[in-house]
Amino acid sequence: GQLRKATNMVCTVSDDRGEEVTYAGTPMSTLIAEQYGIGDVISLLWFKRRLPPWAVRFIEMCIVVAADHGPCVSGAHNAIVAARAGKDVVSSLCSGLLTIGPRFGGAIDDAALNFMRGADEHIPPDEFVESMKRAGRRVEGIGHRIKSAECRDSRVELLSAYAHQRFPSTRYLEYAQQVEAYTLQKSTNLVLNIDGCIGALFADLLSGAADTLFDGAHLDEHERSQAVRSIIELGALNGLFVVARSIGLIGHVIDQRRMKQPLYRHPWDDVLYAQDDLAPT
Ligand code: Q5B
Repeated sequence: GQLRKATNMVCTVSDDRGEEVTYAGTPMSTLIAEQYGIGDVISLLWFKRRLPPWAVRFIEMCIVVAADHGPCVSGAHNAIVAARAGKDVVSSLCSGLLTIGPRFGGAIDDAALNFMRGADEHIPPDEFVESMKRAGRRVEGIGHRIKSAECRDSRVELLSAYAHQRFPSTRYLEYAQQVEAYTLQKSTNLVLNIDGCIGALFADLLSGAADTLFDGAHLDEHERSQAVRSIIELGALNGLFVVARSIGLIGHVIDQRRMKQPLYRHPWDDVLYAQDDLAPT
């Protein structure tokens, strides 16, 4: 009989062997005929299910609100400098993307996991914050350079308002807001930021869509939370920021190229040259 050759790779999200590619089993012609949007495509390729419309709309809103935040943020700055050094679109984009991390745009997964832990374990918000401080850690999803209690981040407000209307539950967002109420007593810029808001709400989304995601299995609260955590631990939520911000970064790169901007050189008067401080005494 025929021997089955051992495979070197396993793929469970798409299949290109037939007449048309399928995303998690859905053929391309269906995606087009039934007007699937980018939120549907993300839910199929990342979560292997078509999430309910309220969840798909939220994913699309995240992409819209996180697509850009001006030229001054780390990612855009890097992309602009690279473009002005004559680098191509892909290189300039990568230069910007590589700044996404724990301080900038890449705090979503940890924010989600931490807020889930705090809410599930009923940790009082002050204890949650203080225990992280004792561990020498910043609270992921809290704090912003230009946003504050007096200058709220409208992105956070828009996403929260939508979730209050459409999500089955917003318990993780509510916990994050309790944490924010405590951190704001310390400093006015320790607000719930875009990473923290997307993180908390995505934990609410995955919990609210558990029946779809986990094949209608009737999980108890603890099992559902574990299942949601296992998805977040794969890194999908930071991935959402990457997808969204790539749109803006490419915009900045094209913008610089269109204007034929020259090589960037940082001005001397904006650098404190402190070499003398290192001189042996
Ligand atoms: N402190 C975001 O810091 C920032 C604290 C804290 C406890 C905290 C900081 C932070 C956690 C990571 C996070 C996502 C680095 C941010 C984003 C996308 C963006 C960006 C844009 C876009 C800002 C001053 C004092 C110090 C600190 C204390 C600060 N944060 N304590 N928990 N979370 N957050 N990142 O203003 O006693 O003086 O030593 O790391 O969630 O990336 O638009 O810009 O769309 O592009 O530089 O919105 O909050 O303040 O570092 O000088 O700290 O506050 O320990 O205390 P800052 P620092 P002390 S959204």
